Amino acid sequence: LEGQEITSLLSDAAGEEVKRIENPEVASVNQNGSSSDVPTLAFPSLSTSDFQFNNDKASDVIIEKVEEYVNKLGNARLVLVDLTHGSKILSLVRAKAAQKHINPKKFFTFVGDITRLYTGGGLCCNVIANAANWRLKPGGGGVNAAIFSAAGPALEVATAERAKSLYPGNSVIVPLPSTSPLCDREGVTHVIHVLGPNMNPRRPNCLHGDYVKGCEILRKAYTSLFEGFLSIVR
Ligand code: AR6
Repeated sequence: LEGQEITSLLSDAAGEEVKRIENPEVASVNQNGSSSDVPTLAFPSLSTSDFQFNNDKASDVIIEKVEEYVNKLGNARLVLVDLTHGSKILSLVRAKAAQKHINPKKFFTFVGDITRLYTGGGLCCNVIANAANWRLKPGGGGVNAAIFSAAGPALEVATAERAKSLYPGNSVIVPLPSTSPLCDREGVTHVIHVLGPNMNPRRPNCLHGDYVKGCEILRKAYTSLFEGFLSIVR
């Protein structure tokens, strides 16, 4: 091997090791060598960043809905994703999932960019969820901007063919054209857009701190998301 190749092999090996330490679930799941055959939904925590929904309340809803769906998954699995190790929502959900003894092979948390789960983290996910806006349009920052930008214009076209807008608590499943880099590079076949409840007064449909309504809409949003995922993998 030329020096250059040896260096890149060494750095790949080191990178892989770092990924395993950051996300130990992947190492254990991939040991079976069949992770790409396991239908997987990767989803962000709906509403907890730009929409300013309380993290503790959101984590209760996530756990409640995961508990409800974890036994309906067959061989599929659910993965809650966020960008950093400092993620408050990931720590809360991880602690509550452990307390409730939720099967860690069926549900786990993962640190990474949802648009680079395979190439950046070695995690195969055929379906990813988007914390969308009501117009189902690119932009606005957060995970919505990242997904539309990584998927290319094909996602906007395919989305517009299925729906023009969303009400809070609802979702729409969009099959991703094979021309999209997200499909080609990351193995994503479907994007599910979900609109969560909004507590940010600078965004439409603000609930102004009404967490009774907010939690109800957040439950509805996760129900719609998980039902949508099941309809794809069944
Ligand atoms: N990969 C994984 N997780 C991410 C990524 C990413 N690339 N980017 C953000 N997150 P947010 P919301 C996490 O604000 O609160 C948009 O403007 C983030 O850390 O994307 O539902 C839309 O257009 C947080 O945990 O969604 C809507 O108008 C989670 O994703 C509005 O924001 C959700 O954060 C929706 O607000």
